[in-house]
Amino acid sequence: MSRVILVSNRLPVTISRVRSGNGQRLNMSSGGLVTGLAPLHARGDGLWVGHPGEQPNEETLKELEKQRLVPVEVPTREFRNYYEGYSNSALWPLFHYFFERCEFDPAQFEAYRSVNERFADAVAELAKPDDLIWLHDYQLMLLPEMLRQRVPGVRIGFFLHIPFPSSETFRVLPQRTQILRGLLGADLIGVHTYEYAENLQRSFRRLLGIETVRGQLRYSGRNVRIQALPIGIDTDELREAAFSKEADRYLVELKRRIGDRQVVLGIDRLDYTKGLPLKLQAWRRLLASSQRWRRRAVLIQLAVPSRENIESYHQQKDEVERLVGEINGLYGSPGQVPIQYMYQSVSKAELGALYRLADVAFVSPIRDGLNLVAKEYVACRDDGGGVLVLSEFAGAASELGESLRINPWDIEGTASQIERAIEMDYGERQERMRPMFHRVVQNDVHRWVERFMSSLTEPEVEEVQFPPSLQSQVLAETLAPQLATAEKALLMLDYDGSLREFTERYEDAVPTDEILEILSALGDLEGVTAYINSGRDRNTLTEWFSDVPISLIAEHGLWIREAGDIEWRRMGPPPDLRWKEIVRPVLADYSNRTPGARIEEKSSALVWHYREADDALGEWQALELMSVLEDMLSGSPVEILSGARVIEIRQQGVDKGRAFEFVNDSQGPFDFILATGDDRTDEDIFARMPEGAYSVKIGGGQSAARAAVGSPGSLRRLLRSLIDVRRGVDQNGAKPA
Ligand code: GDG
Repeated sequence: MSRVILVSNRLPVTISRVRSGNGQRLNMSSGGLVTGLAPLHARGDGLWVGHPGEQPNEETLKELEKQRLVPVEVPTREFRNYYEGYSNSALWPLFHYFFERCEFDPAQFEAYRSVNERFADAVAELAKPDDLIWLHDYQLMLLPEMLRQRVPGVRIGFFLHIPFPSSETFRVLPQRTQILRGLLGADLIGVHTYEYAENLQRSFRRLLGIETVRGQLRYSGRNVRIQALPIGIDTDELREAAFSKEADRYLVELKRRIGDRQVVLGIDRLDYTKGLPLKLQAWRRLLASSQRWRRRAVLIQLAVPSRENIESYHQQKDEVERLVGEINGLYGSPGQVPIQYMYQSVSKAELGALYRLADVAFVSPIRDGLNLVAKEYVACRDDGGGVLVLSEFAGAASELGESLRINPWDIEGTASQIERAIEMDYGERQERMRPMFHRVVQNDVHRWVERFMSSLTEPEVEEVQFPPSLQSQVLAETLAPQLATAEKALLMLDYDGSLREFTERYEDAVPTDEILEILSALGDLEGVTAYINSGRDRNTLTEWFSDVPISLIAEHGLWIREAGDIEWRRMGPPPDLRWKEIVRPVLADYSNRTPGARIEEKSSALVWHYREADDALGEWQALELMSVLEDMLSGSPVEILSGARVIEIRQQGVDKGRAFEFVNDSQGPFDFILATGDDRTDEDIFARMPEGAYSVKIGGGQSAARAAVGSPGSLRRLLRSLIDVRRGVDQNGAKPA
């Protein structure tokens, strides 16, 4: 197995000073990332690179080396600007949708960039070509690209532990393109949920114009994958601590002190994203409305100190403590308060005892990448007791569907869910908890590491396809013998961008004499059926091609007209076109705002053309329009396609591929098939071609086609060669064996 180099902002140990003298001590840090990755680090011969917190002395350095931990040195001021600055005053609040707390200071970004460089230098110095490098979290988002430049061939994975916000939110970030390009240095980008993966892909599309196909994209000649891989917890280690003798002792003592009151438990880092003030307000609402729970329930809230050098964290602490005081003042009685609040961290055994004690876990972040506390509570409740109340804004909500969901902003609703949880009977508790328990145990942190690593090491499984680009002559030599011997051949030809070069104005792309000649010649060949399969409307195709003996398919497969016929026939049932009324004004609006853009109306589609618009503006508006339409039309029976400077919104189930199949089924079997095309709509044909058939993409880029040629000119040359070959056969009468 390859060596793994883990890289995170902080090393998994904390250096603390020994009280007497200058000595130092190393303690394992707590927190999700460390518990997740420590077993992976312990198992192999890999390294862990990160900031050590304190400057290590010589003895500590030796100890770090022994543990294969590599400290990255950063001057204090620079570290502050990178960590408390850009990481925690720009990225952290923005990615959690706290705009008002964001500070975008260019000097802090500069420090962020510079620290990422330092990490890149440190890792590059250690890395060997067959190492696997796994980078972690929002503090190091420029690092993938920096490392890729230094160690080009190495495998790089990146995992984001916090949410990736909607593209609307992300685009607020002044350094958004640098950050996105930074990430693209990785081979695999992991996030906790499908929603974050979708958000990230949409940002790539909108801000960089990079399309993703089934979670993959192509960048600088490499494939990059984006995957939802929610982190798990170390259930064995947690349960060992939670069910230890020490934890039993705590539990007995806690029970003695709490008596028969119902325990509602909150465990959060003291961070504004965790929503503590809203949680306390919901608790106050419950107490205000119910005399009963003032005496018979208690909220134990552990607030773990965090980022104490940042001002907004102080304010949060003040606000939380004021609310706790206020509520206890209002609803407490001698010897009994409705909130037991602690601002400290506790040992793992104490934590485990609290999970076992709690009748209800109250996890109510305003935004949270995942939230490990929710999973930890579930993992301690194989007794089937306990109720998890969980914010719908925690990534974990997508895995823990049997929890009682809350919207933490809805104080009334949250209070009533808490009451429902406290009152829930044992049967229902069990019914809800059991499946969650099994899910959490099965998908533990070891599984997570395995899944990430196997995705990182098997990137070729779903390789995005790029057909080999061939000279038309080479391709003609391959195809000629087969066409020459075919009894019955089918040619399915796209028009715009394939047979004919694009023109500035859409309507100017009339067929040239050369094209008409090629089509006439094709139509006259014995045993060859030739179609133009185009997205254009019937009228245009009728006008352009009535004089040549060729069959036509219009509007991506909606209409068909055989050579020699006058009437068009519709394929499939009449479409439901009500969506057009919604889409038309939106397209009109974007056309107004984009000089040069136009709308084309087809019987089953609307098309927004922006070939004539300014390059950059057109591209920008198109990306925005795509995402507006995707949101607006989700669930409608339509497809939105982006082609060569067009966006087409069309009836679902009508596509060029189906039209091809119709022809193949009704007129086949053919013993030679060739289809050609240049854009996304032609991929529908390529995807449905039977074995042995040929498909040729015109132009570069990703495609399911078997081969590619560079331009419409090359395609015309190819067709002329094929016509000559076939004509030769016709004239000679007998077909060569
Ligand atoms: C980030 C993302 C994502 C808490 N208090 C004590 C203690 N803890 C442990 C908990 C849990 C961890 O700290 C907290 O993890 P969370 O997931 O709840 O939150 P963040 O720290 O914000 O973590 C988050 C996570 O990364 C992993 O990807 O889930 O969304 O924000 O494990 O048990 N541990 C001990 N004493 C305490 O007092 N020993």
